[in-house]
Amino acid sequence: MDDELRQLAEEATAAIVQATDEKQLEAVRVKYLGRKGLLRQLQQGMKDVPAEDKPRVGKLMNEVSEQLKAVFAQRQEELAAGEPALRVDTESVDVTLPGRNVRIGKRHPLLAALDHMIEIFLGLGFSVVEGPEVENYYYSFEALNYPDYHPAMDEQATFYVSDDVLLRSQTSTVQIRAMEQTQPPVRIIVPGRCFRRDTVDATHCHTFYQLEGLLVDEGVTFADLKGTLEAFATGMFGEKCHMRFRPDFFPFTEPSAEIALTCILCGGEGCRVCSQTGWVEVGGSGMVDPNVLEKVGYDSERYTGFAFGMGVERLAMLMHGIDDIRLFYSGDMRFLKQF
Ligand code: 2NL
Repeated sequence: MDDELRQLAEEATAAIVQATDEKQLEAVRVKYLGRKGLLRQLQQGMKDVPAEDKPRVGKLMNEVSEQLKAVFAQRQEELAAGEPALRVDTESVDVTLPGRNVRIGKRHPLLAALDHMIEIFLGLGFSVVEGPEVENYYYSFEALNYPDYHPAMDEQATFYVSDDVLLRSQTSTVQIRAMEQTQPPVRIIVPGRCFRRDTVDATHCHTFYQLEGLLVDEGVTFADLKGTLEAFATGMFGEKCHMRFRPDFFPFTEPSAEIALTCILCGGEGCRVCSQTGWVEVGGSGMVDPNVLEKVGYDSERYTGFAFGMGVERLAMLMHGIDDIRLFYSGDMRFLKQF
């Protein structure tokens, strides 16, 4: 009996200590200490122990029982707190490890290009004005001398919130609002997000950035427009960058001119980005139509003005040699990390 008890104590102790989770420990408890467990079976054998040995064997049995219960309780506590070796692994700090790199964000290439453009116009004496992206039909088209709901007007096919409310397709809307609020001289630029119902491809996106400019005063001429945009081209890309003006049409300017800049990627030799022409079209411009001036209450006999609009994506693509506008809106870190 003594040997059996000692062996049971040894086995049970080992099993308790080796239990690695609470479920295993409970199984061990049931096997050795449970109501039908091995210890209880030995206790039932007491009746066959000779009377003179009973006190000693009984005492030993109690000792084994108490000891196993104590070992069990200790293991239970250990498992609840987590394995000591595991806790050293997970809770200690290795102060000799090299520090983790902190990722520092930076400006998106599109907004960096826009900031660059704004800096140049600030230097030329323009001030920045901003306005709403959701606009009324009046400011989007009517005030800009568009024929009323003309079905041939691509720009009018944009995103409508209701019959009269839409997402602006150019930032001219803000310039109209600015003119309504002040008398000439006006010398402003309006950077901002615009929207068009365009099918997305390598050069078109339904959401894009534009920078428009407007200058109205007495005696403003087409030569002032050309000089201003040439100064911009030089400021943006250096002395080697030239500007090309070609006749164009906009409802809100007369005469109007398309603006193209020397392709700075190939120096005008011809490449992929400029479709082998040496020039990249970046926007449009012209003398503000007298109808537009009259609509905001300006005397078109006294005042003249010029205006222009440029695509920010176009300029950023030219700056960095990017051939797909969609990359700006991809959120792809492999692309963004290059700037
Ligand atoms: C383009 C062409 C242009 C304007 C925008 C303008 C604004 C007012 C009056 C007259 Cl309030 N004109 N803006 C003029 C000519 C062209 O943008 O291709 N933009 C990307």
